[in-house]
Parts: sequence; C-alpha cells; structure tokens
Amino acid sequence: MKLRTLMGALTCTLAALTVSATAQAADYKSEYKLSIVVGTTFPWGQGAVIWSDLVRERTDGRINIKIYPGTSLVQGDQTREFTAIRQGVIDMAIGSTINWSPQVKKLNIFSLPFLMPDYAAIDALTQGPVGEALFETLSHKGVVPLAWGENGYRQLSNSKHPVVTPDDIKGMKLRVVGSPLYIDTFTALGANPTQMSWADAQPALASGAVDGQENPLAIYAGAKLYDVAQKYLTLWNYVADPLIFVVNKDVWASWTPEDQKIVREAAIEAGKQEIVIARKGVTAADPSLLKEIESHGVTVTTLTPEQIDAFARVTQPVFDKWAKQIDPDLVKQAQADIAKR
Ligand code: X2X
Repeated sequence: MKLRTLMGALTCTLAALTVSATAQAADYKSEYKLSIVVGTTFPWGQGAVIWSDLVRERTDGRINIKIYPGTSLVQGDQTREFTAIRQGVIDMAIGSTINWSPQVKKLNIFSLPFLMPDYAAIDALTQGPVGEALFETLSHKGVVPLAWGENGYRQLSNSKHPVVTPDDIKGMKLRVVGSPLYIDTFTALGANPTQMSWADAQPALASGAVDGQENPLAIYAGAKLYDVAQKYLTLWNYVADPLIFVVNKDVWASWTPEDQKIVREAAIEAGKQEIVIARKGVTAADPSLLKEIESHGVTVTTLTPEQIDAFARVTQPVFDKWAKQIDPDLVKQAQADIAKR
C-alpha cells in the first residue's frame, strides 16, 4: 500500500516535470533570426557562424540560430536594424556601432575622428569603463548586450587619386554610413559626403555615382572594391567600428538561466575569435591582406603621424561638437583610458 502511494506520488512528479519541460520547450522558437550586414565569408560573418554553431552545439539544438546577412530582415536598411531588434522583428544581432548610433547616440563615440590611434586604444574602450557604460545604456534600450567584436579601422578608398593631405579629398563624392557624424567629418574636410546603405554603396561605386568610400580592409577586399575602380587606398585609422553581440530582451527572458549562460559565454568566445580574424593581415607584423590588395594594382598610401595630424586638426571642431552631444564625461573617460593604455 505504502509502495503504491509512493509510486503514485512519483508518477505525479514525473508528469509535472514533463509538463513543465514541454511548456518550456514550447516557449522556444524553432529558429532565432540573427542579423548581420555582410556575408559569412567576412570576419563579421565568421563571428556569426562561430556564435551560432557554439550555441547550437551547447544547447543540443534547443537554440537554433539562423544567420540573415545583408541586413535582409530590414531590407538592407542597416540604420533600422537596432529598432527592429527592439521590436522583436530580429531576435539577435551582431551589429556595428555605426549602424546603431542613430538610436543609441553614445555609440557615436567610436566615430569621433582620430580618437583611437591603435588597437590598444580600441581595447581600452571596449574592455574598460567606457564599454561597461555603453552596455549599461544598451541594456535600458530593449536589448541584452553580451560581447564585443570588431569590424575594424575604416580606411579611405577612391577612384581618383592618392589622398595624402586634406586638400586631396576636396570635392570628392564619398559614400558614408547613416550616422550624421560622418556627414560632418567629411564636410569639414571639404568632401561631398552622401549617406547610403552598404547594399546601395556597391552599385554606386560600380557606376561611378560616387568617387569613394571608407570601410575596413577586410570589407574592402572581401567585396573586391578594387574591381569597382577603388584603386587608391589611404590608411589613416581615423575611426574604427566595434561590433556588439546582442539578444532582444524578451527573447532573452524566454530562455532558462542555463541557456542564457551558454549564449553569453558563446558570444564572448565568438567575439574574441572574431577580433583575431578581423585584425589578420593588416598589421606591420602580418601585412598579408595588404599585399593581396596591392596585387590588384591598388596604390596604398600609409599616412605618417604628422600627415594624420593635418586631418585631425581640420576635423577637431567636429570632434568637439559631437563630444558634447555624446556625453562629455564619457569622452573624457575614453581619452584618459587611451592615454594610459
Ligand atoms: O556599411 C558599411 O560600411 C559597413 C558594412 O561597414 C557597416 O555596416 C558599418
């Protein structure tokens, strides 16, 4: 009799467990949509592949991520990506700070001209108090920020002639991304900047509707911009755009703490690996990507610190204007962290 009662209780407990496990599985979507701007052959896309593979393996397929390149969930309009994540049209993303700057003003900090002279400076920001403050800001905006990655230093290319001094850029029609800070920077330099999505930029370069653009070398080479007349490249490290791994807040809340931990740790691992991939081949120690670019008949001009200063002087008023809008204290913190890097 006692045994039967015990068995009965056990059966009930098991039934309850089964019900709650089913309810939990029912809350999980069959697929989570992960948005990125470029394809999976680019370092940025590789980060997405690494993250989604790690998550699928470690959750035994409970969290199944599908990658949507080309910001296709917002019809290629990358400056609407952040809003779509908040609204739940996109479940998760690895996004450039530039593309999310229209909605999260403080992310413009990485676009302040000539703030970060080298990789150590980028790391001082993303891995220090500035990075923490930005994650805090993001966490109040409907997303859960998990990790940093990197698109890279944005170098200038054009179809006309080498750019060595600010004068060389005057009157050039340049495609820029959709943060108004870029319009200000290139207007100060006397260029003629025009805002365009990445999807529209490539045909505009091919047709000659614009003379030039700025992007990390991995994007320049991966998209074969030397084949669309971009034969002059200036290395000036004027800004770099980090990437941020995020999940929509409601999607995050629908996962068990165990799965949240898996997704977070996988994002951190993927971010670290992605940064290594993004920095490959573009340093003095390993110039392999630069050599490959040169082999396509591209004239690469590496500016000296003095030549860079000439550009920095012209864009200083833009820096000052935007530092005020971003958060003067955060910019001061960034400058202090860079100084002691
Ligand atoms: O559109 C660009 O230039 C790109 C691909 O670098 C970004 O998404 C910021």
